[in-house]
Amino acid sequence: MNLRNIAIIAHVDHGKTTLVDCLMRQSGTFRPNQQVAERALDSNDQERERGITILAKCTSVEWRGTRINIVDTPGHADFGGEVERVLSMVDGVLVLVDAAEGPMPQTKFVLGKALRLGLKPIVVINKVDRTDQRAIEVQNETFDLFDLLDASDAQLDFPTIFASAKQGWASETVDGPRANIDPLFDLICRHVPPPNVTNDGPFAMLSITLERDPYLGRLLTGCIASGIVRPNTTLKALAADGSLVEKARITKILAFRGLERTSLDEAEAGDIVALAGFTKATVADTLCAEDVMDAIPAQPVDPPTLAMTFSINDSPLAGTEGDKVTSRLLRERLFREAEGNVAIHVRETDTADAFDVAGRGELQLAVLVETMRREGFELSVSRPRVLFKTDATTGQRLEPIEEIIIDVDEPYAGIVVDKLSSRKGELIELRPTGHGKQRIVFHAPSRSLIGFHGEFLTDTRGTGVLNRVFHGYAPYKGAIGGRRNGVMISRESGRAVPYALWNLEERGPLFISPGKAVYPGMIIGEHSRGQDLDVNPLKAKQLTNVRASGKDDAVTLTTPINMTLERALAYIGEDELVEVTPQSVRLRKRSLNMNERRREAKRTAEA
Ligand SMILES: Nc1nc2c(ncn2[C@@H]2O[C@H](COP(=O)(O)OP(=O)(O)OP(=O)(O)O)[C@@H](O)[C@H]2O)c(=O)[nH]1
Ligand SMILES: [Mg+2]
Repeated sequence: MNLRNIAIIAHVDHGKTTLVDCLMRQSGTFRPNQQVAERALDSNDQERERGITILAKCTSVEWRGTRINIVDTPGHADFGGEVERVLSMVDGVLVLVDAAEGPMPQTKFVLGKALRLGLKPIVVINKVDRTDQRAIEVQNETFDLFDLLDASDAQLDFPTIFASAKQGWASETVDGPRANIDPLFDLICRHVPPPNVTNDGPFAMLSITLERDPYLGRLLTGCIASGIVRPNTTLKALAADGSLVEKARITKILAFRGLERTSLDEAEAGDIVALAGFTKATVADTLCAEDVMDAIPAQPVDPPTLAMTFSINDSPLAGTEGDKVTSRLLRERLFREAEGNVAIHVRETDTADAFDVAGRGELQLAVLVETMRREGFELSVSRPRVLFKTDATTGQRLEPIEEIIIDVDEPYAGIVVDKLSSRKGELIELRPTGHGKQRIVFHAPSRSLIGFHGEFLTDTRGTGVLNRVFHGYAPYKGAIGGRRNGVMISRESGRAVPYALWNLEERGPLFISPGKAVYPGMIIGEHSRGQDLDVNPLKAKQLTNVRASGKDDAVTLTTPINMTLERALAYIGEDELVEVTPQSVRLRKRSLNMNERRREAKRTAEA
């Protein structure tokens, strides 16, 4: 059968997964009355809740005798580690650009990678149904971006199509017919070359993604580079350096068909399939016939820029809410994650109870913590810290720098520029973009962005849009000051009492409500001053008259700040931890002992 392999790449939310819905629906992939959710490929819980794609996924549709394998990719910068490898499976990319927003940082990032791999691009200006669409302008901006990224002449000659993935149409001109998605299908079949592979020769395939299936075990997905494979064949796996990982009998070959997977009796070169049977082979290994000697080169993956320490929960409440609490389980889980997710690195530390977990950003690590708590884990997590590098020749300390692109209403531009400048950011560009908006571009240390997003939203009354993308390494820019206020720390253990909290509200906003379990060293609110304050959230009203006791419950409390996992991770300081259990997110001091903390504070003050 005719084959085409494409990936869809774009900035976050420009409509990739919605376009896949549309391609599946209009190619007749679904059964006539099959119930299909919107953004059907975003199938895991956190993807549905957050409305973003986290893992790249494969599917395929059949269009007039051609099978089109489609890879949907995540647009959020934190999950970019996936995209690079995935692109090595395809010959063409649909570059989606929102007809109102235009090319955005992640468009540049992923397009740059696709162009360097020599892929054939098709530009899809999406969301042309938007009332604020400016499709033609966006088309020109996209052309400029290709040029900026040193696209080859052939790549610069890219075809453009105008579409609304949501309404299900594509058209070669902005005001052309808006009937269906056929023009895009036609274009894919015409413009993207078939895979450049051969069925002759021994079987070889680079493994791109790893999943675990409860029945089949490891599933390794890739695009077959040469040869044919049938179930029960014995294959071997080679590591990137050509060394043998293992030999295994293939137990199952799965192809991606719409939202389902079907078992194949034979798979040919060029097809994207998942193989079961291996027990050790992993991402970036070459799966091949026994007479193949050389591994297929794998795409290098950008290094992680951020790390957190994950340790077992050792708070007084440990083990009361989760069932996975030991360091053995924690260790197993983290190393399993790192194996399938190449953008995450896990390292042992000098204690057996703690592990350094490095990744691409706060969101990526927060998603991992959230997944683990849903599996029943209890753990404590440190503040994210940036990973430095040392310049090999000068020995200088280098730190990761991000390009930050901000769109805000004009009145807020000043405060945003001030804040980022004080965080050692360098202003690159500041220009009006019409409709009273300003575009601000900064190059700033990744460090300065930890916890910045919340502040940014407050400063811009929730109207600002911030995007960031890894820019490169630069010499360390020195300390970034300006930490938040001190915190209120519980001195007692028990359950918080309304009257006590009511009294404490004068000192600053609280993170807990009455009835919540507290323990000595737990952080229950923010202090309005710079220093930490040890308080007693259990202190009830002195009863002068027994009848007055009802008063205690009658106090009216302000709603406490809801410390979600992500907010908590961005909030805590060096000497603090977030305690995560399936039911709770608590903030605590690393050292729960008040006297020890005071001695420590004195030592640092003297030093
Ligand atoms: N108006 C309009 N909205 C669209 C269109 N296509 C997608 N959307 C909306 O844009 C939002 C994001 O769509 P997704 O398909 O999740 O975008 P995505 O590119 O897959 O996002 P990530 O995977 O997180 O990068 C959803 O609310 C869609 O309904 C379109 O053609 N027109
Ligand atoms: Mg998506």
